[in-house]
Amino acid sequence: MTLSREQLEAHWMPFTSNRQFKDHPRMMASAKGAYYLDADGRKIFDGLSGLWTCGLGHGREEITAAVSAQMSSLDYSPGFQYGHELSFKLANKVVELTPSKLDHVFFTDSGSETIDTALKMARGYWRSKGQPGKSKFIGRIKGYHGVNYGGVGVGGIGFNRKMFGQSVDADHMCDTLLDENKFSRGMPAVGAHLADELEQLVQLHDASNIAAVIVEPLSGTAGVLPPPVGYLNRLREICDKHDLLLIFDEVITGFGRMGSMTGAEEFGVTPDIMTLAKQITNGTIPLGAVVVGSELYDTFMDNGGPDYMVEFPHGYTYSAHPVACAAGIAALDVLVDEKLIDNVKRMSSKFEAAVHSLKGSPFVTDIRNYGLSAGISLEHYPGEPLRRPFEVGLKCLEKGFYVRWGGDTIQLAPPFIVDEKQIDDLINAVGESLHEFN
Ligand code: PXG
Ligand code: PLP
Repeated sequence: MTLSREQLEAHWMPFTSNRQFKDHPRMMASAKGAYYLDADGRKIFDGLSGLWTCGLGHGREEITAAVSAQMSSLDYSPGFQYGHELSFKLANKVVELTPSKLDHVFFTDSGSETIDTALKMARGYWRSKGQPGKSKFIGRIKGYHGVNYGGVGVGGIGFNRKMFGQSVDADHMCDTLLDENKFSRGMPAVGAHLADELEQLVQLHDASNIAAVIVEPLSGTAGVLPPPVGYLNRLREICDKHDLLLIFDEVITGFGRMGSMTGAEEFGVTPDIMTLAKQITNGTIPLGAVVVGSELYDTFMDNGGPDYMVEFPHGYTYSAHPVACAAGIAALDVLVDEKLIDNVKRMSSKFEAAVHSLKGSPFVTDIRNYGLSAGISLEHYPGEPLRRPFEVGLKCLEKGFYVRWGGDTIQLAPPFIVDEKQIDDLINAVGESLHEFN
């Protein structure tokens, strides 16, 4: 490697054990299809599609061409009070690909920004309707909604919150992990009743004080927790009954990973607000999107005052960046034209069988999966829940496989282009790594 230990210090890396990394750097140099080449020229299988971003595989010429052409024609365009065609084209595409009740798209630059945008929309909506008291949010234990202030407040992963304290006013439902569902394949059979906790929280706080409920249809970061059968439907019913907005954070589940275009479509429940990012550009250029229904959008328009006034005082310098929009259009075209979601569906059962073959391997305490995503929970070292997944991740890397470690789990999310052999090789690498502990 050409960089000295000292040079590595300048970059304070995100969600990284900086001290360990800088002593033992793991550097990627290039990527094509389902593989990276690392700085030593070793081929490494992309077992998490980047960070759940690159389902189409790396180095997609269609995206490269669109981005390059856009850089040459319009590299930046002011997003406030001016527009360019691509953002409207992309918005229409997103509307087409998301459930029919969601018709308007607000662009951001990341998943975290979509969450804070969605939370502000929810509060703004109720204020516009003359109900300013509806300001509290209900999230869920183990939920991940990015790292911005609102997202951390509604998020439910203790490690991500304890350093910062509470930000927005939020309460949390329990998570959906149940002992009787261990090693479930796909959606666990038991657990719809857990949604009734929302009813209790409504009794506690009163609906007049609650703006919205936010969940990931499938919790990704917490270790892949698919929703129990009937759970999301029950949440929808309770939200309707008490006039609460339901937000689906689909930053991971959006655009294919579940075997449908969205988690909402796959699980048959439509939220009032949906957040998307990651796969929208295949991870190439940062872009997020918040999709809402006409009633919400019209509420802002109808209460916006004279028509020269801004209806929603919110937006980012890079909202609807033309280069990001070009990447988004190209990436969604590839997803649709190559029918890659069909391959996700085809490979899902193979992937499910393969990952569950790890049941009985050393330290494996639970396995969960849906679509092309899986979480493997590992027995803790005494007092050190995070250590074994970290060690397994490094062992997999030695074998040429990139997998994600987080909490007490290993997470897998191969690209949509994956084939059966690659699935077997990935699972074998994880299995062998688990057997290597003394
Ligand atoms: N919501 C959800 C559901 C997410 O999964 C975010 C919001 C935040 O997106 P940004 O673009 O601000 O990072 C995410 C991101 C992992 C992992 O390994 C997951 C995420 C990011 C990085 C790693 O589980 N999720
Ligand atoms: N801070 C300052 C001083 C700014 O001027 C701006 C944007 O104009 C921001 C923060 C927000 O940056 P962004 O729009 O990229 O989120």
